Amino acid sequence: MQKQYNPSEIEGAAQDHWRAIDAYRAIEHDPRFPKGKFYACSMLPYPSGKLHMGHVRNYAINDVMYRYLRMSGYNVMMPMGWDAFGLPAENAAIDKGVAPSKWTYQNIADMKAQMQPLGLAFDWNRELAACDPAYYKWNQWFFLKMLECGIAYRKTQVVNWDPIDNTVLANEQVIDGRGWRTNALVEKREIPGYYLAISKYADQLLESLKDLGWPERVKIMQENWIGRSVGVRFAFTHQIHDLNATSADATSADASLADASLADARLIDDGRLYVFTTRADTIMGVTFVAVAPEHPLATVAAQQNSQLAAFIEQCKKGGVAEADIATREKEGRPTGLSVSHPLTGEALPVWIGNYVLMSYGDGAVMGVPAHDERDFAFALKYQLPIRPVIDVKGQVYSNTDWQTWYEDKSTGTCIHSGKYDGLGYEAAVDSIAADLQALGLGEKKIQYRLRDWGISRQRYWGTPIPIIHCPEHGATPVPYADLPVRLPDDLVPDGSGNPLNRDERFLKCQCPICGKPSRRETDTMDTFVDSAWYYMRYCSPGSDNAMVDARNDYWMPMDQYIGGIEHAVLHLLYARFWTKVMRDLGLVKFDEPFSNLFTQGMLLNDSYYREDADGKKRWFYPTEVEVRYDDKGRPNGAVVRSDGEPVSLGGIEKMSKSKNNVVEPGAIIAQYGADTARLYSMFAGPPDQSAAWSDSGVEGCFRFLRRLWNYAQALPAHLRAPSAPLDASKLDEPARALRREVHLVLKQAEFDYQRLQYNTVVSAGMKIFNAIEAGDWEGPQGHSLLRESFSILLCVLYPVVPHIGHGLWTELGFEREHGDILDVRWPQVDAQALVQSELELVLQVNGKLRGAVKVAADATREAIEQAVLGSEVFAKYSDGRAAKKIIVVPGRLVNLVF
Ligand code: ANZ
Repeated sequence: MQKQYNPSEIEGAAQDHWRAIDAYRAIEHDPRFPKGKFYACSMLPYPSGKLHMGHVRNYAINDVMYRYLRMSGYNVMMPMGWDAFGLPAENAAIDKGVAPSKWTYQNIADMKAQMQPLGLAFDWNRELAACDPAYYKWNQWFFLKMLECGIAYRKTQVVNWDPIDNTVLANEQVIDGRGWRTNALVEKREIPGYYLAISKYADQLLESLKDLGWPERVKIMQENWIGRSVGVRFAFTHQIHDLNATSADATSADASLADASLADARLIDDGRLYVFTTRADTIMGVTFVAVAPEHPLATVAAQQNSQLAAFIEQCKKGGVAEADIATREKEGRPTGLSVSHPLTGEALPVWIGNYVLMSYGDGAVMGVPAHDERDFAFALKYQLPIRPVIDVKGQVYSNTDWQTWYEDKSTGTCIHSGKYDGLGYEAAVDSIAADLQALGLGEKKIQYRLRDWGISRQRYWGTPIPIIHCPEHGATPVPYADLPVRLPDDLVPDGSGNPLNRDERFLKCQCPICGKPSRRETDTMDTFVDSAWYYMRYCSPGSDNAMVDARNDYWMPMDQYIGGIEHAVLHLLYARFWTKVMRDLGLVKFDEPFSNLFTQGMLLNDSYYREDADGKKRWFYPTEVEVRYDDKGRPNGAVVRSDGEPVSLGGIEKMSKSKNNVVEPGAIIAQYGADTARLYSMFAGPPDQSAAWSDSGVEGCFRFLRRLWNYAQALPAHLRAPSAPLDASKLDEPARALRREVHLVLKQAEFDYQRLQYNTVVSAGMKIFNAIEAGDWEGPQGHSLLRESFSILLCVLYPVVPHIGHGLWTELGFEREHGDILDVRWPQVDAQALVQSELELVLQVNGKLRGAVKVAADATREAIEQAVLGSEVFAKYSDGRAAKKIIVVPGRLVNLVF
């Protein structure tokens, strides 16, 4: 009896088989795979508890790659784990009163259960969760190592404060002045914390980007983030004698652990006020100097002036992120202090400007209103002099496109600049830098925009920072032997700050130096620390005595990383930095963690909403909505099924919970099976581009698989059994044409697999199947040809739909012939099969298309002419005349001229 296509049965059987043979356990130096290792990994998911189709697409890409490469002879490793620390667990705790650890582990179990039916080739032996002490112990260990070598340090600094999550944010986590998670307006606060000196690696991070197989736009985003500027750093001098008294001595403190808040005193040391400029050629146009509100000079000036102090206070609203500051309305106050111009000695007023960033350069700028847009706006507002010193094609500062002017440094020459008059940009900068250097006041400098990475978070659910605060010895590292510092996993945050601050069990400890009662640090690490190196830990599962072991040297660097473009800066930059520090500490031998990066596109779906009286949108699930069509079949509005009332179309949007347009993989799998879910998520479009969800598309994928299954079931018994080897020379013309088609498509599929274009791989499978369906399989060669074509078809489709692939492979007896499809070698394209024995040439009469002739592929000109003169077309159009001319375009057409 013919078996129905029953996905759950077929998929269950395939998965039982894979489980029984532990199919996906990756072993270092596995001799079965001649091509060596291939490490393919999807970005670590946050265990939210719910798998969505975006995950499915991401993991399906990874899985298709896994299966194709394994068939190609690679020892492929594909791990999975959990980004298990972080705020959502704490927020859920506040909402539901359940401990974050419980919530997290429950979610992990749920998500794993949702992943399981998809048949993904994960090596679960390598699974890790960032909240496992066996993992985060090594965050702490490495932090202490970084502290030893000065990469990690403690300082008090103005930071971005998220007032909703009550925590510090890194600059990277502030987007348009708002917290990346909460969207709350970020504030400035001055608090102590731990920093990692990523800025020391700025040049290397920039340099080694070049050789990476990453999307160009991700490289550009990183380049911009690192932000290399070549310019001049120099000092204005001042005589504010009482300043020296306030610049406390920070040099004697211990290098890494000293509270470095006062180290900025260097900025006003020796009566010097330093600035960084990329336009030293405009130095003669300086009419004021502006410092950041947090600049020590501003603090000093405010001590005697309450209005200034109030202004500085007001500037604290809003984040310290640059993009935010750039768009802010320019505001400032004069400090009443003045400095002298280093080259002319002219006295210049010092202002506090809200557009000056404390965290960039020296936190101060030379104000050149004639040539800088921000200085210009500032000078106009406060009526400061504007002095043009660059002649740009005869124009001065007004009515000018500032951006072009600023960027096009090559066109201008110095004017009103004394000895520098007539010099172009480079010559002027060189000459001015040399003069400043001769005075001992400055030099050329490369400045990076990249800031050190602040990793302290005032939150509970993260890796404890392994520091002990002793009343006598201050901040003291926890001894290595005492690691891990365990996070109590039974606390339930209630929204009133970090519960670690109230947990005496955790807090109480002894100073490792003097044994006196001390307190533990309660800040925890940014969760980007966890994701900075988890992919290496996958390579050394269970390694108790080392962060990573020799197995890491085998698998790393990763051959293919797969994830979302949203990680272009944060995670990917931190991971690269972390790797370089590991290299410098002798833990790894490579420079870069991810040789190739693939950023998958998003899944989109229709969205529908109704607006209530106060303009609030309520979103409906697409399944709740019925779309109406006009008589031409065009969509014409939509109604909610339950009440028949209209809803508005919100457009095709990224699947998101907030718009209720998420498709749950569980429902798709229950209805159609995992192979359909996988097939659709690959077929929907090129994996690197976004693709729209379509119910009818899913349905179509299911029907294709069912057709394939039914066709195989209906094959007569003798065709389901192994055949004699194919003798291609014995094939007749239609059979040869079919084989040619199959091998051509195979060749294309191979190419597409290699460039990760999995949507066209699916169409290749469909084409082969169509050819097979149209074929005639009589006779012994027919049998052999069907077997060859069908095995190629299954191999082409198997990486995408492994369950049905495995099922049919086994059932049609291919397994007995060639072994398990999991490890079957990718089918070879037979070059002979591609050779065309016959060609069809277009036949024209006096340039008009009249028909076609078939000739042997290697026919001579004479043979082609013979064929044409013997053709029906010739008989019909010649009227008994001889052709004046026969034009042959080889391989394409023949034109008869009468
Ligand atoms: C004078 C000048 C004249 C400037 C001119 C520009 C144009 P990039 O290229 O992004 O590195 N700057 C320096 N430190 C700053 C700070 N802490 N906050 C805000 N702005 C700062 O930009 C360097 C330029 O940004 C510097 O060159 C400085 O303004 C400003 F026609 O100096 B320039």
